[in-house]
Amino acid sequence: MNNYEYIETNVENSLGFIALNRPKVLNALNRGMVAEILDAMETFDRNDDVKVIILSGRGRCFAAGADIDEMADATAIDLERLNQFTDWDRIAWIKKPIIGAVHGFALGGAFELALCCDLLLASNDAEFGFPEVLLGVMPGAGGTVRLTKLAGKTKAMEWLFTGMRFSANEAMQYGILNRIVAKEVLMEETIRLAQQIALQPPLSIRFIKESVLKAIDSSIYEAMQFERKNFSLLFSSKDQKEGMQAFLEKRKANFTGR
Ligand code: DAK
Repeated sequence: MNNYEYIETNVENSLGFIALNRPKVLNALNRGMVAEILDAMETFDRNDDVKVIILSGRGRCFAAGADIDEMADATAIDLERLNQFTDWDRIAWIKKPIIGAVHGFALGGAFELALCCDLLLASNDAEFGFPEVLLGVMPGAGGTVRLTKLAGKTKAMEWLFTGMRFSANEAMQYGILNRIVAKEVLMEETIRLAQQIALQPPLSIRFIKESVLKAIDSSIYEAMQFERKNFSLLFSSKDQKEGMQAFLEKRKANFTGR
């Protein structure tokens, strides 16, 4: 499966792979690439054979941000008219877990894309940053929001004000990463984690993702109500009956996602 111009996709062992693929310009995210990423994610989300989505970059890095060539002459009206912000919002509606695997640079829009992932692994050469300020702009696809929620106000301000790049170690220290691994094993480790998730009952995974995202965005009370409803809802799934029956019968559960 690969009818895309700017990304490569494939499905293997229940995992849906999306690789950013404009290596000559360090995978700079042009509008076409963003549209393709969204299309691929939504296609994987509808495909029962895919349990987890993995996002990575070909060549030297994950990506060096939005395509500056394409943006340089844009006006405010162009940005609103093209409605790209809504495109980015669609990532938040993906129900399946998305794991990002970052090597080399994840800058600007690419860092925003990485922050949209549910889990994030990086190789020890990874460098993160929001250099938008150096270009006379600022993040516009959730960067100030998602970074602040994860790393806290103080560090977010420092990184956003200076545009400085920072290492995987620093990203790890501020809760941005799940793991740092050697570059040669980045995909292997990402796949290992994804496969562990892919073995679990898909409806549980889906409702856990929804509940965690809800918790980020609402009061404890509201989030707990949401969690409770999801918990109850799982009791109408075949996988709940199967999971508990399998435990009682001392056998391995066979989950079907129903
Ligand atoms: N855009 C276009 N081309 C890029 C690019 C980019 N972001 N980054 C690198 N390239 C190109 C370079 O121009 C160069 O092309 P040639 O000269 O070979 O033709 C090639 O990739 C290799 O790059 P370098 O020669 O510069 O490689 P170096 O190792 O020397 O430097 C670097 C690597 C990553 C430090 C450097 O390339 C760099 O600083 N790149 C720009 C990083 C940057 O400022 N990124 C943030 C862009 S602002 C939006 C949503 C999101 C955004 C905007 C709107 N909406 C929803 C509307 C996001 C904005 C941004 O990301």
